[in-house]
Amino acid sequence: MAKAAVSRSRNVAIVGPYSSGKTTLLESLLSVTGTISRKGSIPEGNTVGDHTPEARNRQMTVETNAACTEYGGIRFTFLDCPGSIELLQEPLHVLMGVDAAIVVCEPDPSRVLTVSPLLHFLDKWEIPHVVYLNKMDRASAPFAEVLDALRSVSSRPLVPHQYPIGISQDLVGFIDLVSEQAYHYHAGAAADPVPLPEELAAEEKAARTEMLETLADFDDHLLEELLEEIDPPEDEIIQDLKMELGADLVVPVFVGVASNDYGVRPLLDALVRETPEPQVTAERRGIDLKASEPLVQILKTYYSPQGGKLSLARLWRGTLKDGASLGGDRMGGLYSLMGNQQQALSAAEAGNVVAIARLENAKTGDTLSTVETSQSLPKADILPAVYSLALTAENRNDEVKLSGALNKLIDEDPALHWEQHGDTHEVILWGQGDVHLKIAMDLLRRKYNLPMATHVPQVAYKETIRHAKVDIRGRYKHQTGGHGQFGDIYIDINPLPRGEGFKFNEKIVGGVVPRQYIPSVETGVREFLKQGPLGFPVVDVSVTLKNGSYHHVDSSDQAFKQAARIAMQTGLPECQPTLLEPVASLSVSVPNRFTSNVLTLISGRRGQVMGYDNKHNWPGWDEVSAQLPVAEMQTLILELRSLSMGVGFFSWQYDHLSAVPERIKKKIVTEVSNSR
Ligand SMILES: Nc1nc2c(ncn2[C@@H]2O[C@H](COP(=O)(O)OP(=O)(O)OP(=O)(O)O)[C@@H](O)[C@H]2O)c(=O)[nH]1
Ligand SMILES: [Mg+2]
Repeated sequence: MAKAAVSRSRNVAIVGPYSSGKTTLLESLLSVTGTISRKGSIPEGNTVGDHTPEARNRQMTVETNAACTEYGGIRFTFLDCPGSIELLQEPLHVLMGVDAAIVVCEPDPSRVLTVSPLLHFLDKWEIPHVVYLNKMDRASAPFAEVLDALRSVSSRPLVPHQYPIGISQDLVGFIDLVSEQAYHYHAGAAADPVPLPEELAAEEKAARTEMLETLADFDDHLLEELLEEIDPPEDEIIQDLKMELGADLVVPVFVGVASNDYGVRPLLDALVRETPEPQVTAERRGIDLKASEPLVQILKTYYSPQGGKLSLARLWRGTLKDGASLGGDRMGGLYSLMGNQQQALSAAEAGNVVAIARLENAKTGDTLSTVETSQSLPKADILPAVYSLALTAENRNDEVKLSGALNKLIDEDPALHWEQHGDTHEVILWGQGDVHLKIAMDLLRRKYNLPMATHVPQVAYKETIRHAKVDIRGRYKHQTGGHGQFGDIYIDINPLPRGEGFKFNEKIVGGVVPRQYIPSVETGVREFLKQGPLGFPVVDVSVTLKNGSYHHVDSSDQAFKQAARIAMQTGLPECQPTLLEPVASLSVSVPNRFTSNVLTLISGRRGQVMGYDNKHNWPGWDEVSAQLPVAEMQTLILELRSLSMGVGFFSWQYDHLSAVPERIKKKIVTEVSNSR
């Protein structure tokens, strides 16, 4: 069995907006480093990454692909993450365990905004990252314009590391701005050094000066050299790049065409030279490297019905031997991953990212050790759920298996969560959007043999009353064969203030309703309130039992329960029943150029805007607070994304019940009575 390389390893996440070419870049990285002999492509569906049917069928990454390779004496573990905004949780967890990230973007100024949620997260956690501008064969604007657009969404200064030669289909190569050496690309081979094109000399100089001046902002020595017009030596520039990238002070920018392997070797060369060593990352995370007990953090959980649970983990400290116990679970195998292939390891060293089998209790984000530890490394927040569907098993007998399978799905993907709704009794799956939940449905079917039908969840409407009604009689008298049934009561029904629920009082004097039957009256009332005259649970009502009569042989609990039902059935419809709907309080975040569209969206959905302000720590973003009926929230995230280039998001919580406007009430009541 192999042992993972002890030192000189780097763990690099490949992240970026949807379809920017991340999985293609991973394939190219594995190909140019000789790890795979036959390079696959996304259209052909034969890449190392995206090997599951859910990914292949959609031609998109649906969960992180891990793959290892060696280059320049460094063992790289690349973690290729999904780009879809609905699958954003996945990269966030993975990024917490890497030494650096490659942010893969398309060179299209009109779309750079799509990268901003990721950049925000990277800078919040000070995770070193470079930008790889992919698809330069299809650039829609000159390099300088793309850089300017990127600058507008990055809180860290960008440092051009390369300058492209040619644009779009005329792209032929690049200039390395550190060495000022020009190269021509060759598909399937390393780029050739060529003389620097004269016509680009001025642009190259400008870009290089920009790089050096930005680096000098964090290095006085370099600044002095620039002021004295001394050309700094290459070594010094590389040292600065390494130091400033490692501290997330600058963001170096590379160019390329991953599908042709263009710019991939130079990117690797820079990763070898300039990304921080694993121990530097560990120190940055505040990990005490003097201690020797292994410290592990789970970055991703995989689950397969045949293979069981597999936890992708970063070993921050110590040596981990196969068979050790972690967090109380004995591990059942230690592996390095290569897409869907696993290579068994006997041990792993600090700095490795490995897959560990059968850590049954470990959750993504958890910190574990072989000894008891109270240390808990920071983990990515769970994104608030914004979209839901109700599930019903296509085969009724499957319903019992559903909760176990859903819990495993959530283990794999913490951005999902499920509940059985207390009022509607529906099983509701919550997540980030329609695609996210459709993928979950595909997984339920394939992995757990649980085909599911989905529908829009019911809104948990309630009803209440506007007016009081007093002295309502409920009299139940029934004669069958032997002795009969008799119960007779008078009640008052009163509205209560919103949120008070239900209150039952009794004012019986002289034993006209014997003590032992009073609880049955209350039970009868409560049962009736489960479905009021409009068809929904009744709230904010008080019922007072005032008077009644009984029969010493025929009265019973059952008879008084019936009497209560009759009284409620008679009285409640006369109290002006009103339909109530749940209203959520919402906090919507968008780049401020979309704020006015958000205000229109909310008021168009019967919402009320409470105010808006700059979003704290998100330059250029606003946060809008609002109240919105839950009935209007179902597709809110889809519209919000479509008006904000996919980046807008919101968090919400249930706030209160509010009366449904008359014109909508009729429609809802008819719909519900038709469906029953
Ligand atoms: N023209 C061109 N097409 C590319 C390039 N790189 C990737 N593609 C194509 O872009 C599409 C998306 O590529 P992927 O590698 O799946 O992109 P991704 O970023 O992994 O996508 P997600 O993981 O789903 O976000 C595929 O059709 C690729 O063949 C490139 O450099 N140039
Ligand atoms: Mg991908």
